[in-house]
Amino acid sequence: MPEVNVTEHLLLNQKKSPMARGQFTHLLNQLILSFKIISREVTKAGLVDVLGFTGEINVQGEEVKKLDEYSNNVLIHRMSRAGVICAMSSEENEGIIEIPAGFPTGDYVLIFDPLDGSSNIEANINIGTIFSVYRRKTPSEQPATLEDLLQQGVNQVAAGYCLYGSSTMMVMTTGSGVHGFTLDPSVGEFLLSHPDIKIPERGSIYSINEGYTRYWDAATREVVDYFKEIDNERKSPYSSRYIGSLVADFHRTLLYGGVFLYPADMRDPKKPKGKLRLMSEANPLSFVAEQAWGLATDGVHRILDIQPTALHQRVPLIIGSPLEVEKVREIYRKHGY
Ligand code: P6P
Repeated sequence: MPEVNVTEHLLLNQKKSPMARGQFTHLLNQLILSFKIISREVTKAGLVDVLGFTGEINVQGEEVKKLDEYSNNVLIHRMSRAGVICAMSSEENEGIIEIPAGFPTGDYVLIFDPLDGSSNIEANINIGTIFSVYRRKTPSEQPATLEDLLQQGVNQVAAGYCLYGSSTMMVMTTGSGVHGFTLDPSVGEFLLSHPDIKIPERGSIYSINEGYTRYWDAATREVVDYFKEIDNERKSPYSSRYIGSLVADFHRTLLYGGVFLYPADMRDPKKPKGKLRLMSEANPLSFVAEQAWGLATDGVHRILDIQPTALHQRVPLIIGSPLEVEKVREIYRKHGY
């Protein structure tokens, strides 16, 4: 198959859509450059610790930044200069990230988790950047406001993630299906490797942190019991897989099928909605899941329909193959959700 990079794929497959216009393509190319820079550092991380490898961070005598802080800085620095964004939000920053005065702005809003799962880096477990793109809602000549950021996930114009692992792979959607691009370091390009990804209708894996069983309500406990049953609809127990890195657990679910759950739990009365964030994690991954013919819910509502009220609000997330997600919703309904 002739090599196709992201920009060519976008132009080839969405030539009719406004996505192929200059602004978005430029935004995407700046995002891709950020992923390449982050990938370079993430790949080196083990060496910095183990071999005392003096990468450019050490040589200049600068303190070796934590990788998620480094990744956050790369994205903010690069995307602020892209000239196509009016505001950003990062999981690492409390409030709205404005574009510095004097920098050109544009009509897009970018929300991201710069390096999800970064606590796993020492164990060489896959981690990733998750991103979500909206069009601004307020008039272009005014400064961007929270209204531009707090949009329902259904308004996303693009979303996806970059997975840093044995290879660096970007999976994304612009509303015309889901496509995977693998970084070929020898040419420094993300090349189309997984065209038109579709999640299996039914899988054989459920993914949840069972260490928290005592914090779950009866509905979630019944859901997990169902996946362990012999006489469930598969007539066989599901396999349990949990990496503890959202992008890795989601990517496996997308390719192999099944369901990932991070439910609400009673562990922390301050966080009754669980741990994952709506804007920087659940919404982008739900857009990808639905574009791959999967489903994503908080147990009751479609994730993409939830009207956000705060930048970092958390949400229970049940995401994956339609038959498994529907089964979870059926059990939650039975419990009166
Ligand atoms: P727990 C990583 O810290 C993360 O934010 C996600 O990547 C992952 O899915 C989740 O937390 C794991 O959380 O509570 O199971 O350790």
